[in-house]
Amino acid sequence: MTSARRALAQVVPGARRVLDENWTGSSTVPSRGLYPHQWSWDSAFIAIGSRHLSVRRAQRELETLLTAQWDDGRIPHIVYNQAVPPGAYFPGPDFWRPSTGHTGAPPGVATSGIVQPPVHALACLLVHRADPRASVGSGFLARTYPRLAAWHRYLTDRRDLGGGGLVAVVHPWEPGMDNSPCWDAPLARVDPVPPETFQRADLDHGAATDRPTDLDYGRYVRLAADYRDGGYEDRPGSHAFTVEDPGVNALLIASEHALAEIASSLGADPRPHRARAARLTAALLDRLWDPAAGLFLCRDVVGGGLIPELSAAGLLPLLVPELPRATVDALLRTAAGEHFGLGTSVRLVPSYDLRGAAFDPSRYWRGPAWFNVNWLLERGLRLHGAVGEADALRAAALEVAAASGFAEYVDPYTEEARGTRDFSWTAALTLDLAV
Ligand code: 9YW
Repeated sequence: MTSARRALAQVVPGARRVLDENWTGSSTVPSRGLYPHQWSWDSAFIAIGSRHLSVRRAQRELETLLTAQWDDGRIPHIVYNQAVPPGAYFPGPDFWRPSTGHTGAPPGVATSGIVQPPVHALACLLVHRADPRASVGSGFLARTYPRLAAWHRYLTDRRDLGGGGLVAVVHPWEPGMDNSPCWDAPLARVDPVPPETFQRADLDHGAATDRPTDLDYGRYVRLAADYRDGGYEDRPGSHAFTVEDPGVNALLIASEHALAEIASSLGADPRPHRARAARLTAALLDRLWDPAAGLFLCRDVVGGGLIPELSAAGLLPLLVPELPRATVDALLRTAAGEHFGLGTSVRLVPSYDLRGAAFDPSRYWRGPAWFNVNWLLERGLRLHGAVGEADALRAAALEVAAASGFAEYVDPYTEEARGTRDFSWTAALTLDLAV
């Protein structure tokens, strides 16, 4: 058997086992030990994979998350399982409650107050496509469409904090890449809370060398507490950390296109979604494209200007269908070049610049390769006709996922497992690539 066939034979049963073990009955935890609640973009990725096991379960995954949507349209980044002891994960549900005791979450549901990247409409569309009759017949699509539309409205109307037509994030947890070196400069302005004022739970499950530092956490806590104490208001100029991230915005554009397709399937008008996607695409090119780097960069809205750090988030606009051909070609060159080494020095794209001063092959979002990023890139490569590159990436992802025990992330050079194992989105997305 070739190694590719062996990987395929191992991935499907292995992924099924991970997803079954991490399923709680209404959603899937990212990992039993480290992340014992429901996470927003994890659930979107998980549903994309679990639709191959059970369409009903994938629908349930997404609907459990959408039921926790706040009255302003935001989808919180964590939905807490209230049966889990509060100290099992930091920050726990109490952390996010403002002095009034009320968040915008529906009664009886405990959530965080920040958001994660909007992959949900894309996930709903893919779950729908897995069994269109069941999805229309059960009302899945009709129930999810208005919630997804409200979510996108929240992002475009309330989070255009830079005023240039893009969505801004107000916490490094929001783009999902917590300790990316892109946040180092904007975070340096944030006064950390003292380490003795909070108790991390992540180090009970993960190696300290694979995780963010205490100083990072001190700043994360300060930003989240300030947002909470300000009543989760999204006023321009009121956040110490405000960044426009190309990954978040590219995912919103891809999801807005998905929403157009969902609208069409329901007999609704897709044109407002296409128009919004076109406006976002123009703003993305205008505000975040850096021709010299051949990459999209993050914009520091508070400090002003583009952040000169090269992150894999800058390659994710390959998911945007209407990207100009010259921009696509430049991104393909950057992906294969010395900074990301795809297909030359590494098989899976690293989260951060291989040549960057802050590169660390083990530490979380500062270098390791993550499977969600690689799945998104594989999709983007295919979308723009880079079939050979997409095929190679797919084969590598399958092989490394199986060999690493469905690791959370891997060293991009050695492909050794890092972080937690039996990680749900690694299982789900490699299952999606395998079938
Ligand atoms: C944490 C759950 C989440 C992901 C994020 C990832 C990590 C939480 O885990 O953040 O405690 O560090 O950075 O993208 O959604 O898998």
